[in-house]
Amino acid sequence: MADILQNVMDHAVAVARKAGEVVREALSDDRKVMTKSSAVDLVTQTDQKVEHLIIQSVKEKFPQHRFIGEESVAAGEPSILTDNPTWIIDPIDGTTNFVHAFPFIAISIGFTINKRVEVGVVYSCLEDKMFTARRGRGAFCNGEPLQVSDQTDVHRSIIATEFGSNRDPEVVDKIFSSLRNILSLPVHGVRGAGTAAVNLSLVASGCVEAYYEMGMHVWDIAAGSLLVLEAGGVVMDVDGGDADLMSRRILAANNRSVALQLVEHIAPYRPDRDDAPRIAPEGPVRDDLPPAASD
Ligand code: LIP
Repeated sequence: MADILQNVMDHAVAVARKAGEVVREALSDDRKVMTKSSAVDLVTQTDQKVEHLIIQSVKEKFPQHRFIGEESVAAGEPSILTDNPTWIIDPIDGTTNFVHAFPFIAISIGFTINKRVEVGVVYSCLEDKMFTARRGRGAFCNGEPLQVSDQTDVHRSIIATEFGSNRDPEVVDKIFSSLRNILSLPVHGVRGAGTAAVNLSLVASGCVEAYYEMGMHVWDIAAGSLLVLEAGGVVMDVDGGDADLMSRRILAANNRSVALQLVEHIAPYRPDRDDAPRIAPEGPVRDDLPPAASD
């Protein structure tokens, strides 16, 4: 088992680095934008290309392994986590950032066995920071060990969160309600990098004390959640219950005390789970094609 996990880690790091090169090069090209679940849930051909590159490369080396990839799921592949060895891939976490050249973009690769994340790799490719974690073996950035912040008082903390891509008025109200409660505690600040994976790496690095979000997906958080745990932090549901990778809800913090102080102030809502039965998705809507010729 130990050797398999080391091979997985080595391969994940190598392919994430290669993916990062593709993303950096694509930043100088014209980026064609498509939409998925909403008008602000963006995807580009680079997301699809990078996911293909990662999956092909992993399939060659580990033909028995399974995948949950953001763009494969958008194209109709199932998103069911089983006990089998599974690679959970976000080819570009921070696609909106990528579209706007906002400088935080990550390749996120988690690897699970028995539904538990064993390896996590987050490559923040514009910063050239390679975050890695193996269960029980610590978390690292470019080889240097990571440690969460030792702050125990939420009032002296920075909290990271995101606005997501759901603009339903009830959801937006909940987001602002949480934000208002947390800002008024008060806390030192609220931040968001525009990528869940980078937010989690910031918790693991001790730069922010906590990150919470509802509505992101398993591929956004699988790898980063292991970084936080292995850097000494905690990961749970936004209501303080057990973390559930497929629930689309996460609260990650430097310690339980800070997490529980936040739980009281987060207005929770329950997005559809990643493993909920789905009507066949339509796939991304392309706005880069000329109108079809009528004959
Ligand atoms: C995004 C996240 C972001 C979150 C969005 C979305 P994508 O991932 O990382 O933090 O707020 O809902 O899931 O779509 O850029 O891979």
